Amino acid sequence: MDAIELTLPGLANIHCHAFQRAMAGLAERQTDPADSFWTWRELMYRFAGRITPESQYDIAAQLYAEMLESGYSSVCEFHYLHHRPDGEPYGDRAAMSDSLIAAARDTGIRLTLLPVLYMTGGFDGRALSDRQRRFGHAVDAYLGLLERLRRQESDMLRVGIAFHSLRAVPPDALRDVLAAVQGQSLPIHIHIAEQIAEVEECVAVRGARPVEWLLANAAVDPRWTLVHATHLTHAEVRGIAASEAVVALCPTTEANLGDGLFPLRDFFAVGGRFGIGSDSNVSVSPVEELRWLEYGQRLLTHQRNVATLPTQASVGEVLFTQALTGGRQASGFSEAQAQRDRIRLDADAVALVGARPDNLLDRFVFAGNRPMVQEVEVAGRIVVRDGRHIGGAGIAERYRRSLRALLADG
Ligand code: NGQ
Ligand code: ZN
Repeated sequence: MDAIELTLPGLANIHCHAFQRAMAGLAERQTDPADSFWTWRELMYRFAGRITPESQYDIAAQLYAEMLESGYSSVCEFHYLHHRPDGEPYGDRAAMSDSLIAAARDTGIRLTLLPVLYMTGGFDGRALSDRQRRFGHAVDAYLGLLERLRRQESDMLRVGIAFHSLRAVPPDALRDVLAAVQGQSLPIHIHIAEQIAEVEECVAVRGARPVEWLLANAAVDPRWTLVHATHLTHAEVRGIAASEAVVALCPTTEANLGDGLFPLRDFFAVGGRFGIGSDSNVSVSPVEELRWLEYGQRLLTHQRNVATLPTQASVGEVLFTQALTGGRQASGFSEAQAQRDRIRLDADAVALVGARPDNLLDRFVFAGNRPMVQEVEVAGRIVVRDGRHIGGAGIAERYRRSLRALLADG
């Protein structure tokens, strides 16, 4: 049998908080019988309070190398650790942003940097808590940071904007920032409707559900990425699809945090667009995200082969190709740029024996956990060879040193 083409396009990872990689596996002990997203968030804040520009660099470099090894060729970094732990800006206000830019540059992954606007501790407009202070900006200072970062844009670096969530951004600030970027083509991301408590608070304070409120109060268009959008009514599902925004689905983190299941079947039925994200980075694998996206739907519907289209019966192919196009849209790289990113699967992988073009992606997504990615090329540069990142050993050594030090003073 002739060998088949084993080259695939690189996937975009459209939602990531790099620093959280270093606490993967460290929040899995019960602290309260009612442990939840909100108790996890306290642990995460405590951890976030110890991250410096240097340790963030070491964590992000290790993470980005792992992303490349797993077949992601670009990452959207939803970045909100802006200031010193006590909330004082660093002498260089972009110190934390620049550490992410350096980690992406040194590993060779494309980066969409999304500096996050974070202003309030809840829908009621309460002030940031002590642990949230390092996330905060006034609108002017935020726009200053944005301008400074946009000057660094290149073939490998896109800069967009992000609103942390409706909880963290008052309506007038949302409006002012959107007015400042009106008519510009840049990615706009926001966390939305991830937890029931957030939906309920939004209804209580703003008289509408989060997605309903956003669609009514902002001109949501293809520049937008709605992160999670887990809890939706059918009208909201239709509204998102009609806006042509992308939904960032992060199945492993959404499972880890007990968020809920996205109504994928309804969303597909109305032509909705999605991409995948590794979010808290408890897993760094597009295969695992895609597989769990489908498995969640099977568990929910008691059916099989849910993520299909009238023209495509292969679930692996539908998931991969949809995540590819949605991912490109959300990350803001051009088609021409994205086409220079390729992954090559291992011709000797036993899980691919006898693969055909019409089942290659099903086998890639659904046939186990042995890594099949052998080579990765980003913008013409080979960054993964024989399944390993070219700078992997040195990057891992720095990460080990940095993580040991972080854990020692925790
Ligand atoms: C974050 N992560 O910003 O890192 C959030 C938790 C929040 C996820 N939602 C904090 N997965 O939403 O307030
Ligand atoms: Zn997030």
